[in-house]
Amino acid sequence: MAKEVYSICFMCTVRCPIRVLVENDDVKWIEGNPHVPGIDGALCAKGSAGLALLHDDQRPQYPMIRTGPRGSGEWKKVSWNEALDYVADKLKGIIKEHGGQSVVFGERTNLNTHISKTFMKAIGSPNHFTHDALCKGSLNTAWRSLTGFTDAQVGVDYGNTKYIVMYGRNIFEALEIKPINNLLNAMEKGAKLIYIDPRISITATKADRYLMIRPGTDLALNYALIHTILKERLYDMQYVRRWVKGLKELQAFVEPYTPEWAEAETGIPAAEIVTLAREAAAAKPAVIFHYGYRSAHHPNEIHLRRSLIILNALMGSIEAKGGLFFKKGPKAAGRGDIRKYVEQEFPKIKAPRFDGSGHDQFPIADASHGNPQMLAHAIVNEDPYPVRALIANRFEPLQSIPDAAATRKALDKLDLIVAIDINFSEIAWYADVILPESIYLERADSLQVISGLKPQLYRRQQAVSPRYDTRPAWLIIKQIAQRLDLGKYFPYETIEDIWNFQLQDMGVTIEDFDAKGFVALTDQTLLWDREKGIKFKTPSGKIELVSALMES
Ligand SMILES: Nc1nc2c(c(=O)[nH]1)N[C@H]1C(S)=C(S)[C@@H](COP(=O)(O)OP(=O)(O)OC[C@H]3O[C@@H](n4cnc5c(=O)[nH]c(N)nc54)[C@H](O)[C@@H]3O)O[C@H]1N2
Ligand SMILES: Nc1nc2c(c(=O)[nH]1)N[C@H]1C(S)=C(S)[C@@H](COP(=O)(O)OP(=O)(O)OC[C@H]3O[C@@H](n4cnc5c(=O)[nH]c(N)nc54)[C@H](O)[C@@H]3O)O[C@H]1N2
Ligand code: SF4
Ligand SMILES: [Mo]
Repeated sequence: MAKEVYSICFMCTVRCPIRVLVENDDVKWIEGNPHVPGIDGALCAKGSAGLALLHDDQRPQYPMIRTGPRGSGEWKKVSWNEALDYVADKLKGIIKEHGGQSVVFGERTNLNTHISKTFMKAIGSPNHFTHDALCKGSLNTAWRSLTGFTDAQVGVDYGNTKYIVMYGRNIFEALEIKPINNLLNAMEKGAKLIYIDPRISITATKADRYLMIRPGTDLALNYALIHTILKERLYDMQYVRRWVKGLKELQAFVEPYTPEWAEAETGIPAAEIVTLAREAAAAKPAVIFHYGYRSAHHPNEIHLRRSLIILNALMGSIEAKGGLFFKKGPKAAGRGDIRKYVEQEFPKIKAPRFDGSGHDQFPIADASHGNPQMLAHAIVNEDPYPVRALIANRFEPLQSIPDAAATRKALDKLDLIVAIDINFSEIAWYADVILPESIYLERADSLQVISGLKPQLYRRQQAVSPRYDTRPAWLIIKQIAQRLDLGKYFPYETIEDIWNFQLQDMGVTIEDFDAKGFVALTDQTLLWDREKGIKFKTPSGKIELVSALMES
């Protein structure tokens, strides 16, 4: 008899809800969770290939310690006890000699990040960093500078939009199932998609209009759009009067940036630019100037992302049906927040971050994500202090950080490289120790909060037993901590302990996930009142075009 297991895909970082059919402790079939609106059973090709990953016999199957030079591929198979003891002993020596801050932990943000951050606080290191600055850090800063919210706290109402403009947001290839389904539904109802890219992508082929732009000149296009929108008074006057601060300064700033000027910069005819401004304005506020996803392409990204958000502000589409919205969490749904282990009391950490993020060097970068671009520099120059150990968990610094050769050379200087991975990635191959994680079908993880217009909770459940001698990262990290006498910060034995802890204040039990694999925290759509109720987190409580954060 096949058993149904509701879980969360992890063939890519998007994490779509899935239903897994299991027979005799083996996965027979994976599909999208049919109960989730917008997913409706759908899955992408990569998600279906989860079966192949499960049966892959070329992935790391047991803990390994390096025996030859770094990257030589010479390993010895060891027990978990040996591997964990080895890592803990090395860390003890490094921390004793150089302090907790000499250990850095790089990870792609994931469901157990609150546990990794707990580990770092417990050892006295400020140096947990994520992929964010490699992916969308400038977008994060742009949103904070204008509204006080990070990009992660903003959502896109694809399903109700009437007009959406995408700048290299190659959504039909860099997939996310639910947004795509919602967007396709909107397009069937008549929504227009305008796509701007130097390259004809699949998304371009699905667009109503495709504008081929010269690379790196989107900012010029946007200044001309803003110029036109202000000159022709195409903006949402009521909204702008109520919520936008600094319109005069903006107007003066964009004065020279005419469509004709932008045509010379971008290669897009001036008449097309004017048409775009007029068409978008006619659909307002159900219009989206998509602010992008990956935003680390060009040096002017921060200003480009700000200009995109400003276009939405002028359309009155921030906190509008069919536009953008601030994601509402459990609290907005009248619940308590999800609990995180990182909220415990830890000894105070005095050292600054290794990557300058949030202080003197990069004062406006988000210090809760850090700045991996500084990793090689910090190691090589011992600036601001020696960095001696790297733990890479679900993170591939040798491919994701620019100038891989420099990173590799810098890593040579480390006393310890640990990879917690499911593959022989480049960093795993270069590590001193591989601690193999069980893949997402073989493990359960911390619960997921999906904030949005209707906040929900999701659960990754274990579908089958691990094929090999692998463990979940939440257990691996605790077991290293125990060997450093820091076990008290990890008061759990099983995943159920973690779930129960997380749910303490939510008014939800684990059993509530059984029927559909997720829990809806409200059936209301939580949009704020556009007249009175938008809670911008800037000093003025408005969208600040002249940003106090940027000025500081
Ligand atoms: N299949 C798959 N899906 C994924 C991921 C994955 O690895 N694989 N990764 C996920 C992640 S982490 C992210 S960040 C997103 C990324 O999602 P996207 O940012 O949508 O994806 P990219 O494929 O990087 O597409 C960037 C597009 O920008 C265009 N481009 C380059 N320079 C310019 C320019 O100057 N102006 C304009 N207008 N366009 C330009 C490129 O030609 C390309 O088509 O995808 C997510 N989804
Ligand atoms: N040249 C170049 N650089 C880029 C980009 C680009 O397009 N081109 N894109 C940028 C962007 S948008 C991003 S988001 C970053 C992405 O950079 P990373 O966050 O480093 O992402 P991935 O390449 O997905 O690598 C993730 C690692 O996680 C491992 N992994 C996968 N699943 C699991 C799991 O369940 N458990 C564990 N423990 N490990 C797992 C994989 O084997 C891999 O080694 O790269 C950025 N850098
Ligand atoms: S986009 Fe595809 S691979 Fe990524 S989580 Fe969703 S189903 Fe899985
Ligand atoms: Mo990304």
